[in-house]
Amino acid sequence: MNPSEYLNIQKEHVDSYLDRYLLPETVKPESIHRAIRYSVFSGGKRFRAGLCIAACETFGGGLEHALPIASGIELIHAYSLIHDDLPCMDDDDLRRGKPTLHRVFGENIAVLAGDALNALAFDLISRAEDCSLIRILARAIGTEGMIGGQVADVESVEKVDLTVADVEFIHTRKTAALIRASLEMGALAGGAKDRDVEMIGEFGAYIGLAFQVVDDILDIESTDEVLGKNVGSDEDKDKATYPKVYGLARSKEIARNQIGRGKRILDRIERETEALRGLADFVIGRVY
Ligand code: GRG
Repeated sequence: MNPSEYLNIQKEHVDSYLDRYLLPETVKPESIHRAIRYSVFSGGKRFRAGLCIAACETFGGGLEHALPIASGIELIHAYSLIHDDLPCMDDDDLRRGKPTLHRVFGENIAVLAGDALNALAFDLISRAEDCSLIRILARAIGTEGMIGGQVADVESVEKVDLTVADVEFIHTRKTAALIRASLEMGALAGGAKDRDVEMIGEFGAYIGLAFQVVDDILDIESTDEVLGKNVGSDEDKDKATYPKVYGLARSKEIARNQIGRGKRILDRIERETEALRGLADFVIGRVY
């Protein structure tokens, strides 16, 4: 099975789980439940959920162990996208080919929908027996992780002497931290031993960085139609990206090298890692 087919299958599982979990739009206050569903079911790839499920299954866990966690991770991801698009952040109009949440529901509801998704995600993750999953997620999205990366990203815009280290700092936190945590949490839910969780986390750090480097490249080389968002916005906003500090050709090489390093970590795991390898290749091959 190719990685896109694999992701589409996992996406169906996750979407159906979330459809049952999230409150219907008819529940008061209707606006927040409509907004949450608008954001969650707007067509994401479910890459982080796919990683979580693949990691869980790699270590012998079943889909039923992975699904609440994979779904919770996608709620965190949805929350980060809503807040990232806000006028006080990137001020974007388009996401996944549709108007951004605040353009449809207003800024106040968008902020609250993001906050609600954060709370709901922890409700789902708390269904895992092992409470260390909650700690992994909280750290991955806090000031040492996603939020820390976002702060550095926002502040980098005014930086005149942006360095390679600055961009690496942003990317490893803003994007790679959640990707890494998705794998670690999936592995733990599948019953992996500490050493394997550590290795899967290292794999996640490599492919997570590559994911954001490819995101930077697509923002230059793709189109609005294919990407579902406004391309060229990084350059317009003078954002800290790999192509900005390394150029396009070297950025592509770096992304490929990261994937190669990640796969070499998988060689050391004494399990069938085909699904994880496929998802690593997906990072490089993806067009949106
Ligand atoms: C929610 C913890 C938290 C923090 C808010 C706004 C913010 C702070 C962080 C922004 C993080 C962010 C949006 C990083 C970009 C990551 C990225 C490459 C997103 C696109 O991911 P895809 O391609 O999207 O997987 P789809 O649409 O497929 O789900």
